[in-house]
Amino acid sequence: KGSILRPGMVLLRSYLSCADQVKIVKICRDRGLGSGGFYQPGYRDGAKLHLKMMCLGKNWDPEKSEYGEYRPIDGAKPPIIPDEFNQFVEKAIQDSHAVVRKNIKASNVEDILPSMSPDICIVNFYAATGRLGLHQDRDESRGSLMRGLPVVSFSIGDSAEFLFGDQKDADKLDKIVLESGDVLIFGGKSRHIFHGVSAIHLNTAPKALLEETNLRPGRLNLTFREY
Ligand code: MD3
Ligand code: FE
Repeated sequence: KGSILRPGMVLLRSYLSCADQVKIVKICRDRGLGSGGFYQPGYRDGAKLHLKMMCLGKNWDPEKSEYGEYRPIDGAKPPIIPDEFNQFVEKAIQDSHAVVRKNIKASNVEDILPSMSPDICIVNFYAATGRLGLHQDRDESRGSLMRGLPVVSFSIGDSAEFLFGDQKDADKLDKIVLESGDVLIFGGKSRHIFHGVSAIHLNTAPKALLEETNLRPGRLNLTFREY
């Protein structure tokens, strides 16, 4: 079920079971409604991102491109990352190693995708018109970039068009549709790629997930990093 999309980029399709997805949605909803919960962040120029965001563990401030213990917008401290989340991440990285070993000969998988214990989880909610412009995760997470630690992303709910590539030219980007339960792991050379979310495909979330969570139309995305 796993594939290598480009060097350092592993896609684990339908990796999270429906029960896991339900658990994650419920925890995010629980954390997201209280102090430190979802808000609509802005960029440096004052424009708003087309999504709602909440951080767990540490804060990431898109306005200043900065990590911190507290959120500048309201001084709230982000809720902790639930242990279960980090267990999913650890297991996903281990399972990505099997995919790399199968596809590349004589490679030390720990060098390409080292294990990590995330200390920040960014939870993004994309409503019907949600999107995220093409960008590189550059000045974020300097420690993590230096040590070559990967980013792990979970997709839950409606599917999303995900664009990525070495250049910003629209015609040179690859596009994949990320579905509920998919896990993407970015390490090595793929840590510097341009990437973004161009559209949400409404009414594509699994029925069972909606029935058990009442998740509103849209997509939940969790990205894990070790700062
Ligand atoms: C490729 N999030 O948090 S997840 C981000 O759907 C971000 O919320 C998107 O881009 C989202 O920075 C995309 C996939 C992802 C996350 C981090 C990456 C891809 C990445 C870092 C480097 C390269
Ligand atoms: Fe990003």
